[in-house]
This record gives sequence, C-alpha cells and structure tokens, in this order.
Amino acid sequence: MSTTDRPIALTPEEMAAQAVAVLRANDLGGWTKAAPRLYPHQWSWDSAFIAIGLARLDTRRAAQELRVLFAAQWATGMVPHIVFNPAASGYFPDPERWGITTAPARPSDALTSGMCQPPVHAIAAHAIWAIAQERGEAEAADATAFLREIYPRLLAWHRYLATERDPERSGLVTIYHPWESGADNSPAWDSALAAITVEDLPPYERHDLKHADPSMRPTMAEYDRYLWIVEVMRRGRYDEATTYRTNPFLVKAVWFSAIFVAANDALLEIAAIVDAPDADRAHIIEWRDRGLRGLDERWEANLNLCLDYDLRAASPIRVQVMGGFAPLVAGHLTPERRAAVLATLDGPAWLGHPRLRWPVPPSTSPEGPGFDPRRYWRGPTWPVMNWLFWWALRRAGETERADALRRASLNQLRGGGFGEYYEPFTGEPLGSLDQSWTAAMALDWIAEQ
Ligand code: 2M8
Repeated sequence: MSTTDRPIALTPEEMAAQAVAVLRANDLGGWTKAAPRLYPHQWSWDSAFIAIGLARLDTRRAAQELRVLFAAQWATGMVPHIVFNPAASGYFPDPERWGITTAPARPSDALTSGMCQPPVHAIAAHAIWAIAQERGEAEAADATAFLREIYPRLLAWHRYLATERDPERSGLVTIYHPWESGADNSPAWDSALAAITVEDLPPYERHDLKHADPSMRPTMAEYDRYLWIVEVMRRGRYDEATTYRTNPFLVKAVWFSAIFVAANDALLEIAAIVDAPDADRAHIIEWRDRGLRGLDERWEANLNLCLDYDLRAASPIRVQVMGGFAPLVAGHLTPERRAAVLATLDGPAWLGHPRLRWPVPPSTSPEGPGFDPRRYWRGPTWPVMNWLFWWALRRAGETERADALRRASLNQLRGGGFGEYYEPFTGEPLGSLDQSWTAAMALDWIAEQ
C-alpha cells in the first residue's frame, strides 16, 4: 500500500486540531458559516451545534455565536433559519428571492430567510453555561450574564413555537417547509410534496449543484416545490395566519417537536439560573408537557416509531425515518416506551443492519421505502444527528449505548475531512467537506473522552 492510499486514522489530538482549524477557517468574526462554499451563511440549528463545540475552546466565543443569531430574531419570536452574510454570494435562494423586506415582522438590521429550523438553542446556551462553570469564576460569571441576556429571547422563541406554530395546541410544531425540518429531502416529505401543484414559479438557477454532486442533492422536482412554498410564503408577507391558511405544505413534525420538548427542559434550567418569574416557568412546563402528550399520540405501535402527520392530507406519514426516534430525544420515557424505542434502535432496520459500516443511525432506514445511501437526507448518516442521539441516550441514562455511539461516531470521522454526511455502508464522507457542525461535534465528543 502506498502512502497515498493508506487510510488515514487520525488520533483524537490530530482530529481535535483539524476540527479547530475548520471552525477557525469558517469563522466570520463572531459567527460561523455552515460550510466553506456550499453554505456560506449562518444557519440556525448549525449555529447552535457549533456553539456547543466552540464552548470547548472558548465559552465567550460560543455565546457570541448565539448572540449574533438571536440579533436577527423576528418580532414574532421566530429565529430565522438563515442569517445572510452580506459579504458572501453564491447561495440560492438569496436574500432577494426570500424577499423579507415586505414582511412586517422581519428584523430591522439583518438579512434573513423567512422560516425557521429546530430549536436546539436553549440546549446550546445551557451547555455553554455548564462548561463555563468548570473554567473559573470570571468565565462562569460571564456565562451567567449571557444566560440573563439571552433568556428573554429564548423564551420569545419558544412562545412563538408553542403558539403560532401550534394553533391547535396539539403539542406538535407545524412546519411550513421541508427545510424547516432540517432533514430537507427526507422520504417523510415525499407524499406531501407530491401533492403540491407548482404554479407561476419565477425562474431560478440552483447554486448548490455547482458545489456538490447532483446525484447526492435533492432533485429538480423537489427544488421546484421548495421554491414554490417560499413563493407562497413571500406573497403572504410571511404572516403566520396567512401562511397557515394558504401554504401547500403543513406538517406536524415529530423530530422538531421532540427537540422542542428537550429544549424546554433546558430552558427550565436556564429559568432557574436567571431567577425567572414563576409564571414563565409554568408556561415552559406547560409547553413541554403538551409536547410529550402530542408525541405520545403520534406513536405507531406497528412500526415502533413516532410518525409525522400531514395536516393538509389529514394523515400520518408512514415512513421509517430517523425522526421516528422522537420520543428518545424528547426524554421522560416510560419503561414501555423506552423498551420499544431501544428495541427499534438496536434492530435490523437501524443500528443492527448488517451492511452498516459503523453502528450509527442512518437518516432513513435501509429497510424502508425511499432509502438511498448517497442522497442527502434519504439514507446517509449525519454526525450531528449521531450527536443528538448520543446526547439523548446519555440524558436517558443509557450510558453504555451512548458511549458506543460516541466511539463509532468518532471512528467514522477518523478518515479526516469532516464530511457533511456519510455513506452508511462504506463510511465515505459525502456532501460538503469541512462542515462546521461536524467539526464542532467532534470537539465535544473528544472533550468527553
Ligand atoms: C441543509 O439545508 C439547506 C437549506 O436550509 C440546503 O440544503 O441548502 C440541511 O442539511 C440543513 O439541515 C442544514 O442546516 C443546512 C446547513 O448545514 O444544510
């Protein structure tokens, strides 16, 4: 074997050094682009995960990541899914296409998209604080001051999700677009997208295909629908009630809702640290408990998974995707639910699948319809989602499973490169390289060793 084809196997120290280099290279000065070329702006949930990794280096810089994101918060409380870097071009849809200038609730001094992503932020803010407690008095005091500053913004964000995004008070968050789920082209959205008629869509040119292999990205048919939904929301000036009435895509998303439940637990801890009023805490508990009840109703005993619900079609979405593990992320598992979720996770449709290169959860089950090992959220494994599973398993007291997942996840990254996602059967890195959240998660895992 020559030096060039010998597989790289980074030591933890080498991997940490490379992760730091990636985060430095993607740093825009207080905020971080999601990836060097494919994603040259700040993405909402990427930034929350990035902040968790950055906290291992510098808790003040980690706090700044969230501060910049929340400075672009909308008047409704919504945290936008992209905050645009005015110095970067080459991503589409760009600020002009989003056209938020006519939206009354837009922020006054930031260019953003008009939708949101899963609310990992309270979890990240609390993680920054917890790490700072080990770093001496000054850093600990700064982190507490940061929580005091960010708490009202986090509360407004959660209130928005619990009210505007759940007018039915079902406990489940409604998403307006597959991009809001974070798992953009998951087979879970296929039927809802197929039901959409694209009308007078202005022409557009995709930039993502210049930076990534088209066979791994969403199809043109999917993109037309993605952009048509943006067009409908833009024409409605991103008004929530209008969107709820007119949007062709309305889905109760269980993965998003489960993250919201877990984030409400984190927000409760923050509320205690900052001495928030009792009335706030009562609201947060109500949102969390309602979420747990909502998820419970979406549990599908035949598949042993939780299912998303298409509001437009009035029907559950029977697809085996990673989001089905929502109860694990939400936590507060009953013994029966814990046993069922873990049996599914260990079983042949998931971690026990004989062809998996590493025992880490694929975004879509290889046994399910719509699985594709190379295309984006239709099968590849996502290190950042492994992190969420790891975090949830640890929170549930499943220490051995959590450790095994962390080891497998780090092994997957030992080839270097910090891929956006990985081929589940070969372990090949795919999508963008030097992806910020992958580097951040590696840092957090290494620090846990
Ligand atoms: C991907 O999403 C963007 C749109 O938001 C895209 O494909 O252009 C998703 O993987 C999403 O979860 C992620 O936040 C974003 C940036 O990493 O890329």
